[in-house]
Amino acid sequence: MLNYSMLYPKTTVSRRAVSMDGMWKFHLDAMEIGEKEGWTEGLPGEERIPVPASFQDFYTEKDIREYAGDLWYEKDVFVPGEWEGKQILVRFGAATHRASVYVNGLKITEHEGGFLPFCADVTEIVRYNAHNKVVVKVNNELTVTNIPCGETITLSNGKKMAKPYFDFFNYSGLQRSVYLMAVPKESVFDIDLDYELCGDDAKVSYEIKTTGEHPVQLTLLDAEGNKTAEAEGKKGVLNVRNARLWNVHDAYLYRLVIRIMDENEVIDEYEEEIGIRTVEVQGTKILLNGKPIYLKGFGKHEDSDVVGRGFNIGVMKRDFELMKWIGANSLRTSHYPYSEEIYQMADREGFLIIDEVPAVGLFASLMNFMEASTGKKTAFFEKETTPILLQAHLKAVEEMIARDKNHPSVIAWSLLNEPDTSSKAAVPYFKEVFEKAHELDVQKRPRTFALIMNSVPGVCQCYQFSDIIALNRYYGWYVKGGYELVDAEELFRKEMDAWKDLNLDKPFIFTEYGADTLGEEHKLPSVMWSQEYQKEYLEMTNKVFDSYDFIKGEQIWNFADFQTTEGILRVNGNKKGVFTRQRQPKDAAYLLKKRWEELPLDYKG
Ligand code: CKX
Repeated sequence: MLNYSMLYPKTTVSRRAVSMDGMWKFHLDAMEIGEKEGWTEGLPGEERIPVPASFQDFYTEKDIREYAGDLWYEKDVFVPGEWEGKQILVRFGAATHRASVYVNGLKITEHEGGFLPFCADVTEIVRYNAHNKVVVKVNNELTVTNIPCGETITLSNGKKMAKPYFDFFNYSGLQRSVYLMAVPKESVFDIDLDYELCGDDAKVSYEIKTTGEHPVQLTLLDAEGNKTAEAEGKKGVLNVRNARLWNVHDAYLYRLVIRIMDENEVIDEYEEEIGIRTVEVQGTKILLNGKPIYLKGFGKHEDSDVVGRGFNIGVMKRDFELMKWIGANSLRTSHYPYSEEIYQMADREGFLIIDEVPAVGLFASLMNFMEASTGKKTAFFEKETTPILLQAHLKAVEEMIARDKNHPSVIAWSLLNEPDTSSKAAVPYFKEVFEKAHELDVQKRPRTFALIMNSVPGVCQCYQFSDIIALNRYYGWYVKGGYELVDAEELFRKEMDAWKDLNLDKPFIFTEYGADTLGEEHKLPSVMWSQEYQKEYLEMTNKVFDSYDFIKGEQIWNFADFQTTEGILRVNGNKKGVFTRQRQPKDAAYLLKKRWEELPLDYKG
C-alpha cells in the first residue's frame, strides 16, 4: 500500500489546497555539489524558471537543453497558523524522473518515477505563520532499472547525455503542478468504486479507506446538486434510481461527497466527480454500458512549444477541441500517465482513455523503431537488473491505478509500450505486471500492452496476457513505404490473417499506425514525407482495418508532431502528427474527419 494518498488536491470544509505554481529558483548541478555546498538550505544565484514546465526549451544554450544530471528547484511558501493541528503536505504532480525533497533544510522524502504524484509530509517540521523553504533535487538521468528505460552516457568533454530507448525527447523537471495542502489528521485516504447496471437503475459499490476509525457517510448528488443516494459505512452500495449513465460525448457526472463524522461534526470531507458506466470485453467486443464501441482517436504526447512536457492548460483545451472537431472518441496516454487535469477534461467531454504506465523502452535498442521492423531479437528481459526494473514497474502500476481508477474516462490500462516479447524471459515479467493490475483494479478494466512490429504470431510470447490486443503497425512506413505501398498492404493482410487464424476471440485495436509528414511538404505524385503520401498511406490502412471484424479501434500515431532526440531519422522531431506541433491540421486531418464522422460508435458491433 502507498504511504501517501493519491487523491487530487481539493479545498473542502476540512481541507486546503494552495497552488505553489509560479517562478521557482533553479540551478543545474553537473558537478553534484548541491548537498556538500548546502543547497538543501537554499540555492545559490538568482535564476528562476516557471513551474509547471520542462526546463529544456527556455534556454538558448545547447548544454542546458541536453543537460542530464541533477537540477535543483527552490520556493518559499507561507504556511498559515490556522492550519496547525492538520497534516501538512507538499504534493508534486510529478518530478521527472526522480526527486529528493528538503523542507527547511531537512530531507523529507524521495520519489522514483517521473510521471506520477507524491507527497512530502512536513507536519512535524513546518513553521506556522512563517515562510518555509521547499528545495527539490530532481534528477533526469535514464537507466535500465527504472521506467522509461534508457542510458546516460558521458561524452568526451565530460558532459552527460541522456540516450532514451524511446522516441520522445527526455523533457524533465517539475512538469506538473505543486500544491501545499492541509488535510485533517483523520482523513479520506482512498476511494474504490464499481458499477452495476440494473435496468434503469445502478448500484455503485464503494470502499473508502480512511486514516482513522470514525464512521463514514456518503451522499451522491446529481449534476444539479440534488441528493440522489446516500449510504453509511466504509464499505457498501449506493442505489441510484433512474441512473444517468456516463457515455461517449454524453458525459454525465455525479458528485460523490464523502464525510468522516464525529457525531454531528465533520472531521473530513472529500468530493469526487464520478461517472456511472461499465466497461468490459466480451469476445471480440469492447462494451461500454453493455453496448459495443469502436475506438477512434490518437496516441498523443504531452508536448508543446516552449514548455515541452509541462502541463499547459491552453494546449489541453485546444487538443480537446481538435479531437472533437475531427470526430475522435478516445486517446492513449502514450507513453506515461498524463497530468490529472487531462483526465478530468476527458471525464467532462466524454472521451475514452487507455491509460499507459511509463513502461516504454523495454527493448534493447536506441532505435527500436528501425530494428523492430527487421525482426531483430533484442532479448531485453534477460538482464541481471530486470528484477529491479520489475519492482519500479509494479510501483508505477500501483501509483497509476491508485491515481486514475475513479475517472470514468479510463476504460483500459496499457501496461507496456513496445516491449521485447520475443524471448521466454519476458513471460514471467508480464505475468507479474498483468496480475498486479488485475488485483489493484476493483473494476477489473481490460488490460493491454502495445505490441511492437516484430511481436507477431509465432514470435510474440506475451499477447495472451492482453484482454485487448493492441498493435503498433507501420506497414507503408517502416516496412515497404512509397511505391511499395502495394506490397506493404499485402504483408499487413498476411499478418492480420495470421492473427485471425489464432482464433483468439479478443478485440484488436491499433494503438499506432502513421507516416511522418512535413506540414509544408506537397508533392504530386506523392513521395514519402509529403502530405499526399500520408493520405495514401491512410487510405490503405483504413481499407485493411475495415476488412477484419475483430478490429475494434484505430488510434493513429500521433495526434501532433512532437519533439524527439535529434538524429538522422527525425527532422526536428517526429512528424507523424495529424496536426502540426502548433496544432494546425495537415491534409490527412480532413480525411480522418470524414471517416470518423461517418463511422458509428458501434461500428462492427
Ligand atoms: N512506436 C516501430 C513508439 C513511438 C514512436 C513510433 C515511431 C514507434 C514505432 C515503432 O513512441 O514514436 O517511430 O514513430
